[in-house]
Amino acid sequence: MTLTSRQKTVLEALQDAQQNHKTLPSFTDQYPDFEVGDAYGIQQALIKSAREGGDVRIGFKMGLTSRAKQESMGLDSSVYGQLLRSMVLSEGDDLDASTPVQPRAEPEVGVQLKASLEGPGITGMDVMQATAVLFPVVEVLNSRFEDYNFTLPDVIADNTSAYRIVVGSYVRDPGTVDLRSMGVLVEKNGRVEHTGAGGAILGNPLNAVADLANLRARQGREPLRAGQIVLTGGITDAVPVDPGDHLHVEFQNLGGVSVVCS
Ligand code: OOG
Ligand code: MG
Repeated sequence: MTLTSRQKTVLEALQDAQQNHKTLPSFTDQYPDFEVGDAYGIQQALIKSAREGGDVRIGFKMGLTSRAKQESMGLDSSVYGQLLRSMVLSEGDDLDASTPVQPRAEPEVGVQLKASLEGPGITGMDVMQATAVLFPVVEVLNSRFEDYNFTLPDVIADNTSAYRIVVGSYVRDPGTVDLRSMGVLVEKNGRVEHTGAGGAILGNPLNAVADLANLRARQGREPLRAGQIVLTGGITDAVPVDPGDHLHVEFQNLGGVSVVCS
């Protein structure tokens, strides 16, 4: 796909902000007709350039799938981004919270697929059957937009603020956890900052994977494949993290994830 000159300008500004740890004002202020479709084209180009540089795409992340997240960001539609191998940290690894300009962490359910999911018409039940394992994740965002002030096209072009994902060490069979009523506790430095339940994600986090498969089909993009992982979106609002912070997220029946920020 070839980019328009405006898409190229936005792409270069985002890459510069990412590499040089800067923030940007919303593009919609400069380009009032900047649309979601243009933005996914920019996101695709960002990922292509990362892959050409040797990175590997490992899956996708859904965003703005809970009311808590939509209200906090002032947006009313879900979005997706793409996950690269260089973003993945394991539990116990230090999270560098001093290089990114404005890191924030949020609790998510991760899914790894064992079969492809090709929309349209994919349901949560199809996702259940195509799921190899579920695992707990702390997603660490770092929006390239100042103070997380962005519109839908902005955040989509910015690969939905993706920075790092910290993957917990437990995995579970999809049939063994009731994701809807699964409680979640987010603690920072020993204090509970947020509480939530899996049902905050579209009634069940698996529905976010179905939405992704169907949206990809509407966009005419390739389907989800076996082996890919999908993050289903922040269950609670995100918490800002600073060097020295200790974060712990507990997912009922799905284990916990601890993150030490340096
Ligand atoms: C946009 C990304 C949203 C989620 O899980 O809702 C997201 C943002 O909040 O910066 O990852
Ligand atoms: Mg997220």
